[in-house]
Amino acid sequence: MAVRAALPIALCCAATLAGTALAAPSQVDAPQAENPCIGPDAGRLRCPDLVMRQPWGMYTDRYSKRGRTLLRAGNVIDSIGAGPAELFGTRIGPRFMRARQRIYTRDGGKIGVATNGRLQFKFAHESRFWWKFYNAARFELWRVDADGRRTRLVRTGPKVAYCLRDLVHTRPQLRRSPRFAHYPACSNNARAQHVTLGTSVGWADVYPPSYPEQWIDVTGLRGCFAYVHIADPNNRLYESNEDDNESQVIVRLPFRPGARRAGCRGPDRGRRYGSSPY
Ligand SMILES: [Ca+2]
Ligand SMILES: [Ca+2]
Repeated sequence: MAVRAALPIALCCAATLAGTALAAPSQVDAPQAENPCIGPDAGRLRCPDLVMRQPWGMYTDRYSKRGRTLLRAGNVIDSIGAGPAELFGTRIGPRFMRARQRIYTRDGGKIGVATNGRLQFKFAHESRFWWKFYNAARFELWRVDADGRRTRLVRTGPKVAYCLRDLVHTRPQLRRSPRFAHYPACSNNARAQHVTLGTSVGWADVYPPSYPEQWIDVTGLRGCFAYVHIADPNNRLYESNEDDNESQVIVRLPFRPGARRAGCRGPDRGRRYGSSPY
């Protein structure tokens, strides 16, 4: 029992997972759980995989913040793994829940994994509070050199909390992608003691560029930059692939619609969303 209490992974419904690998002594004293989606038990799990599409719908906004120039972009978090990305929150204060990740198993069970994640009761679109995954994503602006390589992080965006939900069925051809949305919009319930957030396989959570905090402040910047979107930057959700979470587009500032990169070099990364007519 002592060993199990010390394990960062609590076995919930899948007795078969209580095998020797998870109880290995090397994990008992580990300060942080290791990613079970990459370890020896990964074959028994249907792990999620989040990827970011390219920033889309970019435009300059000089009205939302007086005297500032904001470069807005929509973002898309695609869920493309063998199983859903799911978090189960338990209230720990007025504005936060502690979140455990749920990972489904191939034999029909599921496990709960402590990843030190948080859900935040966050004021956002429609001028309401929503329970969102804290540090679900990050916007970064990097200066790039004449060859398009990132040289220096110059700005970050203010928004880090995102709902996970099934909004758009972006990849219906993926195996085990449900035909209908399974995870609804995030909860507004200020008294909730628990909430479940998630994005099913083949579905995406999509945020338009006009939504609150969908921007990076680019006031005074000139030259070539990479506008970067990162899913799960602090790794609070274990995935089968942690190396595909970044996307970027190259932009020249000041930003001009129709001439987004205007001679700036460097790769755009990630799938496009729609026709992305920035
Ligand atoms: Ca990923
Ligand atoms: Ca991750």
